[in-house]
Amino acid sequence: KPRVFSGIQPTSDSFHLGNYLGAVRQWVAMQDTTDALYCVVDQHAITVDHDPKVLHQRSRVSAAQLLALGLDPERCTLFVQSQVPEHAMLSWILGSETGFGEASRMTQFKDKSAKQERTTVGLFTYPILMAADILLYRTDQVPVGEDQRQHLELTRDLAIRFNGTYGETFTVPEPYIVKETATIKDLSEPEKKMSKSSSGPRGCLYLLDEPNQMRKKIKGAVTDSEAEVRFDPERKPGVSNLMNIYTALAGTTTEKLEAEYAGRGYGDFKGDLAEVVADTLGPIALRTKEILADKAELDRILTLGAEKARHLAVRTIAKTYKKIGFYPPV
Ligand code: AQP
Repeated sequence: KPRVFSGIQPTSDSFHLGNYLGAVRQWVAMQDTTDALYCVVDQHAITVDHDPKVLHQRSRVSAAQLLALGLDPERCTLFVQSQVPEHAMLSWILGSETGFGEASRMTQFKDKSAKQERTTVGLFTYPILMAADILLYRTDQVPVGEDQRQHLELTRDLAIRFNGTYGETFTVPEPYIVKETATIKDLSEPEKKMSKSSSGPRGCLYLLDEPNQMRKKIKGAVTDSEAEVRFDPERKPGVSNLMNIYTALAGTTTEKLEAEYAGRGYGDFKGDLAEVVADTLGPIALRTKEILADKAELDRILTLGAEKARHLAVRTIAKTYKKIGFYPPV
């Protein structure tokens, strides 16, 4: 079975629709066909402003949401990054293999640092920690949204270069990006991606929103001055984004939607999509709450996950330390 790894940051109280359709939905689907590890990457989350109590709680809520969305600890390895110290160990080594210019080209750093009052070195080296996350598990495929493609390229470059310099050590991973949902757009500014940090309150649909709030956000989504449900991402980014959301959640196609809503305008279309979204995502909040209520069980799942992950991680660290000429960890 191919090995799969992916991570998500506990940087908000709820994941949003972009996180789900761009990444987590694929995570759930890949559990049966691959050997999958999924990680709540709390070490990435401290690269921007954070509060210790809030961070800890968000890591728990993130793990609970992932379980509520369909991750099954019997079929995948779910863990919190800080419980596996090997991520930071490998990150240090990879950082010393990364050119400063190479790291400086990362567009996410440029975007995020422009928004921060105070930019940290951690935010700059974020893609290197991400490379470590992936390479630590000899990962074949990384299911992510389009915004992570550049970081994946860096990961591949680092793996290839390290293998070339020190001998075969890392598997070179491939991105796994589903075209239709690679970038879910902001509901009020459909030229931009949906994002918790740059979307306004109406542009970002959170999975833990009340069903009525979800309906309101979908019905209030910006479309265009025509009245034709037609898939054309260039000229009709708002409608096309809603169509992508619809097809992903309801398992239909854009052609079928075009036929179904021909001559009916946007009202019916948005109303139906609002119901699809509320029906499919509405129950997630309750399930998340139930999972959070059993603290001991959630902790047990995460500890077990971290142990399984660590078992693999120590082997890669042992190999890499040897290759680089370090003393082995004691
Ligand atoms: N709009 C999106 N469409 C498709 N995929 C997306 N992802 C994020 N936004 C979209 C994917 O979600 C996974 C987790 O990413 P992350 O840990 O970077 O999550 P985040 O920080 O919560 O994402 P945001 O909202 O994009 O954060 P900010 O606003 O801080 O930049 C990844 O696979 C990502 O591609």
